Amino acid sequence: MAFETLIVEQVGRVTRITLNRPQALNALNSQVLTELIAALAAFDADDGQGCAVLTGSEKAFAAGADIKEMQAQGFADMYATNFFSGWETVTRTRKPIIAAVAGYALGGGCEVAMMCDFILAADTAKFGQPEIKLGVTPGMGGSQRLTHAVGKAKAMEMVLTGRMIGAEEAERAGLVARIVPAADLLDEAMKTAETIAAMAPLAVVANKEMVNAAFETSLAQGVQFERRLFNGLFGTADQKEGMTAFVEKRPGNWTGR
Ligand code: CO8
Repeated sequence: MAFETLIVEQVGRVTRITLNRPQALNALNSQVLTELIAALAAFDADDGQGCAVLTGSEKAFAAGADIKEMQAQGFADMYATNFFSGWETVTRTRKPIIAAVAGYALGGGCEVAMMCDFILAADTAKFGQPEIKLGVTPGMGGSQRLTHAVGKAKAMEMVLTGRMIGAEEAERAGLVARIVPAADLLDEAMKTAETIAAMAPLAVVANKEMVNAAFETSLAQGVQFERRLFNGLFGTADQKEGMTAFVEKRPGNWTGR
């Protein structure tokens, strides 16, 4: 598949997707959305791929939704097209996606990073929801996902003032999994993705679904959901293989079944 706004590469079982609109600091327009949906659908459908890394440039993961594309839109345009709803596709990808963030992750950029399963941040990363400065609000789930990630106090301050936070503050607040030196970000993200892609594929999907269930259910329902999936994995060949491999002191040889 040929893309104009993305670079998509397969490295072993890892798909690396690089946002590539350097002239606009990777601002997310409709073309980026269409291409990203196609790239993620191909990744999810490919049994040879186990984990994706979504990244940008050294200067910007993405500086937000494309303001120039939105500028002239009216309410009826936004409502009729359900503008931005397509971005939720990122969250429906069944296999894990790691966001590798260097530089600006602002507005929609921060929101897309938060739609990924976890964020690895370069020490140069800056996160923010500055939409209030444009007379609007986050529109791709940011007010909800940021609040889940960092709590009400910090989320409220960030959306009401548009203040950016750096990598260290983001890590302290629970927005990012880990900080790495900028020069090592891609290598570290790819290594982490390879680790995940080498696990039993069904267990990977099940673990992702379980953690995500914590955001949608009560504790009791979430624990029940976990138990059902955990028990279900005992019907897979890879559970037998994984436990036999442990007893025989060798690596598991997964079939994904
Ligand atoms: N959209 C379009 N173009 C952009 C964007 C953007 N979000 N961000 C940067 N660019 C463009 C600039 O216009 C500039 O282009 P040109 O050279 O043609 O003028 C180029 O990228 C380089 O940008 P700067 O010259 O501004 O670079 P600086 O290093 O001086 O500044 C910043 C970097 C601080 C990141 C600055 O570019 C900036 O503030 N960008 C905008 C950040 C922002 O406000 N993001 C939020 C956008 S809104 C959003 O994401 C969600 C909207 C939700 C709406 C809900 C509706 C349903």
